[in-house]
This record gives sequence, structure tokens and C-alpha cells, in this order.
Amino acid sequence: MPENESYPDSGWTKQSIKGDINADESFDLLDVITLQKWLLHEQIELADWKAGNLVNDEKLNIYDLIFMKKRLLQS
Ligand SMILES: [Ca+2]
Repeated sequence: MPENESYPDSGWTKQSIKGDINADESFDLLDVITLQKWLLHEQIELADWKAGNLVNDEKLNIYDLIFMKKRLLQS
């Protein structure tokens, strides 16, 4: 197998997945729930808030949550 076809399992530069704010390496409903809770000022920490910054404005807010929900529904 050519080297560039080996699947990124180990040894690849870790990049944050868009929307993966709890940094568990997948974007799913849990991330939406986490952001929602965070927006409601619950005492939770976002592991990677920048991953949730889907509307690129350097802020994390309700618009990102809406985007995130849309993305989830499309996947
Ligand atoms: Ca996640």
C-alpha cells in the first residue's frame, strides 16, 4: 500500500475536527449539547472551543450552535 494511503490512525498531526468542542475526536450530538449547556452558563469547560467556532468571528455564541445543529442534521 502506498504510504499516502495509509489511514491516519497514528502519527498524524492532530487537527481539531470542526464542531468537536469536547475534543473526543468526533462531532456528534454530544458536542451540540455541550455547547448548548455552555451557552446557558452551566459550569462546564469546553475542551476546544475554537472547534465550535463555526461562524468565523472569534466568538462562540448562539449562531455557532445553530450552525452546529444544521451540520449535525446534514451528516
Ligand atoms: Ca465531540
